[in-house]
Amino acid sequence: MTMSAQPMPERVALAFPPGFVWGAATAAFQVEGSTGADGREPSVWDTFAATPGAVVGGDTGDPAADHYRRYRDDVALMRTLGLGAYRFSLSWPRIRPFGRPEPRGLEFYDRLVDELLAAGIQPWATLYHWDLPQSLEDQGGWTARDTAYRFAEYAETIVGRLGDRVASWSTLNEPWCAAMLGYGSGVHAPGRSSPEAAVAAAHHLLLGHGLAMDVLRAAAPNTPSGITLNLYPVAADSPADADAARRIDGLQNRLFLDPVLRGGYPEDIADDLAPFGFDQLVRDGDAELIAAPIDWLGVNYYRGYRVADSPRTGSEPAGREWPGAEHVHFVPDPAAPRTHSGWEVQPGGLAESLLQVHRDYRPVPLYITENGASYPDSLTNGEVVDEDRITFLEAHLKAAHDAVSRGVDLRGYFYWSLLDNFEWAEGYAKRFGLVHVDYLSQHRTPKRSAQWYSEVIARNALP
Ligand code: IFM
Repeated sequence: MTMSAQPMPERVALAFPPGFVWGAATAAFQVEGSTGADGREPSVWDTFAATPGAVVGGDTGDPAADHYRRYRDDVALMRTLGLGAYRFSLSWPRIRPFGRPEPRGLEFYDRLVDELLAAGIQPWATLYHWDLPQSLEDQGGWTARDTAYRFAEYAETIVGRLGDRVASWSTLNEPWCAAMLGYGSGVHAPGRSSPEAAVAAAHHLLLGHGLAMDVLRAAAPNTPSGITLNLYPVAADSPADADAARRIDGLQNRLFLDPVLRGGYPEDIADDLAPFGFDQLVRDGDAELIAAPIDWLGVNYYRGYRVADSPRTGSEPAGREWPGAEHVHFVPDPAAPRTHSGWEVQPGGLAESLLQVHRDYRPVPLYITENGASYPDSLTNGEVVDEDRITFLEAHLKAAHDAVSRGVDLRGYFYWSLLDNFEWAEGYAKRFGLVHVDYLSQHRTPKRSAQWYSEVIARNALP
């Protein structure tokens, strides 16, 4: 008896909506290098990196990826990859060192933006990605309310110069990290460790966001503007751990989403933070400023959390970056694959985070402004074969597609990062790039993942 051949089910390519923005991201301090060039003032990260033991290997912001001098080649590389957009951050200490506008700093971004436009790549500019001028830190940094007003002044300097050409503005990148890692646990610059300082920084960063939104609206009314938050879906290890999940979700997600999208802090978290002076910080009118309408929300996604109220096998206690929740334990999933940073690979959490915003907040267009992974890449015979990163990317893009098919208004995806770079307290040891950087020669080698991503971009669909 002969079996009749069954027709193979056709593999349907997962297509993204027309006009979907495909990009890659970097941040000034992580890629630029040239920290002493053209009148730049040291930032808190220069000071922090110079502190023995603060950064792995004693690495500093030099040479990074030498992007300050090689930006033309980098833009050419982006063009080869077919990127539709480049998300970069502007360096406050280059643009307003010691509080004064520095034309040479501004000129760099002016040239970068023109180069991108000439290559047909949309410039997506972030005003603040953690490199606070040291002179402002010396006056209290983000614990001082005045820093929010200095931030608005800096925004005004930038938008006056670049407002006619930037495609999209973001005020802040991941204010949770700037506040909680910078002022709570101190594992990031400026390395302060106090819950009072952390909560003050969180509020003043958000206030700075609101004030900067007003500046952007006035000077670039037709350019879409928003803010970028790092969101993590949080699950309780058991029903009895619901309070731990409430606290961590509150500190990580709702403390930022609620004031921006709902016009006020979540009451439960404001109560939890009252012992650290949170209730004294918020003045009349702050809530309205912070809730200034945004055109889009950027979601940075790396992983989710499983938490418990008490220790579990292999769990780690929350550190000082979780004010009022230090008793909570983070519970690992021993079966989950991990990146070189030790982070569990949880693509499903990306869809969950996007759905959390979609369901629980007012409608707002979303962009995945960062998603990526470090792997111990090696350059062999002129090639980096990073199959693990391709697997990571494919799984996360499937999750993004899943969110779209469930109604999320997702409009773009930016891989973190375009280039290997300075991974903050981890120094240069962790490589997230689509493009390998040899830090000695500054030679660039697009990894296999870059080729894969470039094919996705060309098709606007997963293979
Ligand atoms: O490198 C960082 C980036 O600066 C902010 N988001 C997370 C990335 C990976 O840790």
